[in-house]
Amino acid sequence: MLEEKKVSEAIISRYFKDLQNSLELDVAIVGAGPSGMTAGYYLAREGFKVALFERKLSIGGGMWGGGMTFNYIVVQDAGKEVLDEIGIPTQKYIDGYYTADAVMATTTLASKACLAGLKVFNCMSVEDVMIREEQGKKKVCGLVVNYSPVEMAGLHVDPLVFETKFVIEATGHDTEVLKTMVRKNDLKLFTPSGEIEGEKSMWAEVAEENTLKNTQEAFPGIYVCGMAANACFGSYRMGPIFGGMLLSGVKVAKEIAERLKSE
Ligand code: 48F
Repeated sequence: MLEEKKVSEAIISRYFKDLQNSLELDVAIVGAGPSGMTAGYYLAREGFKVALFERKLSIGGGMWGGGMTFNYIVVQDAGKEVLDEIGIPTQKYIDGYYTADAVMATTTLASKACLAGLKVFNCMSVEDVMIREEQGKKKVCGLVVNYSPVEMAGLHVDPLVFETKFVIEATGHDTEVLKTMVRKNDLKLFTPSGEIEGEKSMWAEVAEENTLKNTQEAFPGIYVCGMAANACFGSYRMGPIFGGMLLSGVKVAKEIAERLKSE
């Protein structure tokens, strides 16, 4: 006998257990693009309590579409090593350039991250952060999250809050979380101007290198990775070459893991 009520009960009990279990996190990631999911994979693999909040119903951000919806991604040697480690097949195109099927890359990365223990909350929009001051020092210590359909419908419904030791801002080109943070609070980021420097036009070679350099803490408690790192610290865009995104996810996970272990 199949009882519809039991189906509903199973979903509700499982989902709200996960949600409740995520009220206190080691790391909260915003954005399920390649950089955020890679960070989630490596942090979860190390056993940290990590959840990822993604506005859309689908995860993967800009990785599904390759270039112009032609769904292949391109990586260089260092990016290929990350894909190899995750178990995503690549094909050599010419020396130094490898391709991967964008759908296979996205689904494999997502699957590996979830199997490693990353909890993904899709259809959730991060609308703000929580900041606390201790001994005169401000620190980001939580995410303010709403249900995406509430946001889309413009309903006046208050959000809920998830406490976390670290936030990873992986919202891509828009740096949405940081933008809100800077707009609402009198604070200076760790950027040259103290503000969000802004993304520049296309220059793939420099952008790929800078993505890694710019992957760092932008304000106490909040790290930037992926395109958000370049937008925050002011560098170029790079188009459908994804090595920098993956390496940025690896770097941010490593730095936060070291801090979590030492604290
Ligand atoms: O843009 P996105 O794929 O970020 P990324 O990891 O990768 C960039 C590349 O896709 C590409 C590129 C590569 O060379 O330039 O653009 O930096 O994924 C960002 C994700 O964040 C979600 C958004 O829906 C997307 O899936 N997102 C954005 N704002 C919010 C959010 C928000 N406020 N709350 C939750 N999710």
